[in-house]
Amino acid sequence: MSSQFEALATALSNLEEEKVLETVRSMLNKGIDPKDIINALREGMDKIGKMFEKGEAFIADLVIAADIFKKAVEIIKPHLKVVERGKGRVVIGTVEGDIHDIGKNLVALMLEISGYEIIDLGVDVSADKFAEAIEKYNPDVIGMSALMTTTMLNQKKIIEELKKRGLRNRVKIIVGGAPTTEAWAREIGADAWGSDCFDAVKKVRELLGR
Ligand code: B1M
Repeated sequence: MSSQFEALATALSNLEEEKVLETVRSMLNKGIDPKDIINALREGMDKIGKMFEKGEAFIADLVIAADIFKKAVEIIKPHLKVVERGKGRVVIGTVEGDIHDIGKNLVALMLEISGYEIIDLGVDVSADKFAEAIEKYNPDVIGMSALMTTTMLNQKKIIEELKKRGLRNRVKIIVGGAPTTEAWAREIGADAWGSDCFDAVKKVRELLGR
């Protein structure tokens, strides 16, 4: 990562809200690609996550970092170009037991600006809610985010439940989130895995052929 992106990541992990937001504005004014800015912000979240693991940061710090991240994304949003509309419908949510939504929101945002209609079920979404959403919205794709090693297991549970209800083959399924991998996605019978919000768009495009 170049030094300006590293400085942004550090400002976020140091919870320097004004510095983060000012840096984001100034980078956008300089014409820096919003995708690179988003990646740097994610690095910042990873940094504070590691500090939390070592006992150097607390939950309250994670909450503040998440709040700064969300404000930064609001500044970036108008700079993201909407490509076209009507490419398909995606129902997305963070799985049951998990309330992390920053990554899921970014995936939803990138899909939206890439032309997909998004139905966001929010966080802590159960198999029941995903099943109801398939019946109600008839989506092309279901997206499941999980940020914890414990809750990624619910991605598997939800797919199994959709199979039981005869709904699995009505949709394509993409999973993602920090602890997940391509191998995990294959193991649980998902159709695709997204390493980040940009990869998620690429995979959905490949799944739908549009
Ligand atoms: Co929590 N948390 N947290 N947390 N938190 C992690 C995940 C953790 C790794 C921190 C750590 O210990 N190092 C750890 C999980 C450990 C594990 O796996 N077992 C953890 C923990 C333990 C917890 C609590 C249990 C803490 C506690 O209460 N004791 C608790 C859990 C509550 C719950 O969910 N039931 C908790 C709470 C919170 C906050 C509420 C304080 C806050 C979340 C705020 C929010 O989301 N609104 C928070 C935060 C901020 C984090 C870290 C620091 C940052 C997560 C984040 O937003 N990253 C995180 C550490 C880390 O991840 N390094 C951590 C930035 C985001 C852009 O990246 O979410 O990875 P990410 O999303 C990426 C990709 O993963 C991918 O694309 C995204 C964008 O490029 N992606 C997809 C994500 N979803 C996808 C879906 C797709 C495709 C790609 O297709 C559908």
